[in-house]
Amino acid sequence: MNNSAIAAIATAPGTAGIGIIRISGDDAPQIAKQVFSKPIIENRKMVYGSILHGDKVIDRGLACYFKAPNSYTGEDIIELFCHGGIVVCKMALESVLSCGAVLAQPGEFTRRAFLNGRMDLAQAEAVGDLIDAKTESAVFAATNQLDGKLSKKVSDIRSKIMDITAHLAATFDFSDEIEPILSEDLLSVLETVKIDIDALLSTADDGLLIKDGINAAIVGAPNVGKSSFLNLLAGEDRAIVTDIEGTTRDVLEIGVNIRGCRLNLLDTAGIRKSPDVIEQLGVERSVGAIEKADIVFLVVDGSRELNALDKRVISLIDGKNTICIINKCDLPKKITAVPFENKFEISALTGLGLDELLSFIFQKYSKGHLSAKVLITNNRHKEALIYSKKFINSAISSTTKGLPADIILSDLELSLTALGEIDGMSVGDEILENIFSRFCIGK
Ligand SMILES: Nc1nc2c(ncn2[C@@H]2O[C@H](COP(=O)(O)OP(=O)(O)OP(=O)(O)O)[C@@H](O)[C@H]2O)c(=O)[nH]1
Ligand SMILES: [Mg+2]
Repeated sequence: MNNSAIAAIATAPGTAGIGIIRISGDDAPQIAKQVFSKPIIENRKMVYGSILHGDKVIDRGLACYFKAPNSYTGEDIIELFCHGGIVVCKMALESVLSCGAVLAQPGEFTRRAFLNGRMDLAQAEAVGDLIDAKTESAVFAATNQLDGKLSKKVSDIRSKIMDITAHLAATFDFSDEIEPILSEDLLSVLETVKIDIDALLSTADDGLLIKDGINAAIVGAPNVGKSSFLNLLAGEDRAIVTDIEGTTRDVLEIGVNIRGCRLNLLDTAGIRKSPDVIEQLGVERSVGAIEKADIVFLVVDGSRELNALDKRVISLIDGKNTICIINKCDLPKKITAVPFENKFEISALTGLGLDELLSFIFQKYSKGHLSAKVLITNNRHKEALIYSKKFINSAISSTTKGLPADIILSDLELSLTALGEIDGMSVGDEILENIFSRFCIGK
């Protein structure tokens, strides 16, 4: 592995109180000697000095040395703390690069941490999840994973499979000396493994909702107040509202936090047949948004009876998890029954009825109570578990049929490989590239 120095600005781009330049690699201390006026020798100790750009001082700040192998990347790391101006940070970085460091790729520090065995792949992904977390629940889920709780579950499952693999392989290779494993014993272990995998998989729905948020499409006939409802939830005027039917023509997506629940709201075009080509394209997108949605807010106008357009929308959302918003409840009520269990009378104009709706969303979708649990928050992990289970099922069926040990063994191997994709025990370069390229530079 290449341990030559990489460097990047580790703090967010923009102006701030401080900015941190991170350098990692064998030659990091050597580079620091040239860009910092004071010796930085002691491990994990801040030193005050000047940051140099050639022979000129550009800032005064701190430097800290994290000595290999007990650093984030497992390599020698120097962090320079300068003032957080865009130009001063850029100049400090330039200075470091001119002394021999190479600009780090996105996620390269964490990638090195993984390759140097400082963390496994699930933990490395948790670093990215923690940075991207949009709610407190997402923070807890990421922290649990970063602490290695998911990896521990995976390695427990792996140990069980490895034990029987080792035993089966031994009976296969040294059939005269080792007692063959009884098929009932084998089946019982395989069944436990399956239960363990299922237990993890059963957390994926909650986990994915926590991490990615709930995709909630706001749909309805034209002019019922969909965009007004989006603005009410967002707490600001994000979508254009007019009394002209067909105002919204495209899908507008915004994320909002509702008492700790992350909702990705999609405001859509009112569904109707329109001769206007642009509006009709918008309507097609509305239908696409319904398909993609985890939940649908069906908005209807409570100041009139349901009409044919409302009924058409209702037929389009058939089977979807729906919350019916009976809007315009500040006006005299004309609407009678709506065919939905979850319905709330609100006024997007005045905010009337909003609290009740928010409490319902919180009760139904808040996952705060799961903060201590290990959750699958990542589709990649979910798929790996599904694969792993598929091969366990196949091993169960081969055992039941009394097929030879080598067939069972090959299923177990494949099951292990799938598990290894979660914590990186067996993972290809392409997957690594895909994971780390989504990180920010400097992480
Ligand atoms: N009285 C009253 N008027 C409302 C309420 N909500 C929305 N309106 C009005 O209804 C009209 C349509 O509102 P929009 O939010 O643009 O409706 P929409 O469903 O997004 O309409 P399209 O994008 O055209 O499909 C506007 O004149 C709003 O001010 C409400 O709760 N009460
Ligand atoms: Mg609209």
